[in-house]
Amino acid sequence: MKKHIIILLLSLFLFNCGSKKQMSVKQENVFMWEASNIYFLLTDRFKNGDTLNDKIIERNKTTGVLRGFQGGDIRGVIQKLDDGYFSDLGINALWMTPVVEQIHGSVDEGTGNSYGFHGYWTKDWTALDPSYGTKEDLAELVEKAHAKGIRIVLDAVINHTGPVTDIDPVFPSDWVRTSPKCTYDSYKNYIDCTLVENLPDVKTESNERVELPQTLVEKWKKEGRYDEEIAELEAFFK
Ligand SMILES: [Ca+2]
Ligand SMILES: [Ca+2]
Repeated sequence: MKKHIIILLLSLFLFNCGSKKQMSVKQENVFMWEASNIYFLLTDRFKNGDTLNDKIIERNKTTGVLRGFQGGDIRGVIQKLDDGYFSDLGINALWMTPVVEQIHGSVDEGTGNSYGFHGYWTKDWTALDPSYGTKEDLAELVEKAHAKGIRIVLDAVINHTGPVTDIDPVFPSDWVRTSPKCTYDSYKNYIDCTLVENLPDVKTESNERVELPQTLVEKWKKEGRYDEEIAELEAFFK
């Protein structure tokens, strides 16, 4: 009898140890955005991991101080991830400035001639800017980050397109408004207006059906991905 009790206690003890161990492992895997350590980085300024993509789009006009692309890219982020830079800092989420294709031209908003190095001047939301890298680079980054328990946050700016330039045509008027300029004194004057001069405001309040901008259609055809984009759009809306 005594022997049986000892075995029972022993097995209860072992069972307890086992379940405690399981619990602690489970707790380590819980990810909470509220408790995450987010590292924010400006994709163009973080690290130049591949100099071959620096001049892939001609953005060669003289700019104001630090208003041009500096060469940073997704490859650079991958290299720092591989180095353990983010893990050593205890980072478990990376927030990158938008990596979609930026306008090819430049404008002066009062700080000297400027390109869309910051990623907030979208030309085409369906493509990565070749200066930042390829879809394969982005897939590699996400996979490697996840393997280290790090999330990737992709910034998406859909309030406006990039500014209009000689080589970056304006979107059709059922997509964007080009005036009035926001006066920031009411909800409407924050939302249904352009943040600054020459920053076409996407009509995010509109539920009207729109056709694809012809310039985008032509661009996709030229790049040989029209059929792919249309199929993906149809699948999305379905
Ligand atoms: Ca580069
Ligand atoms: Ca708006």
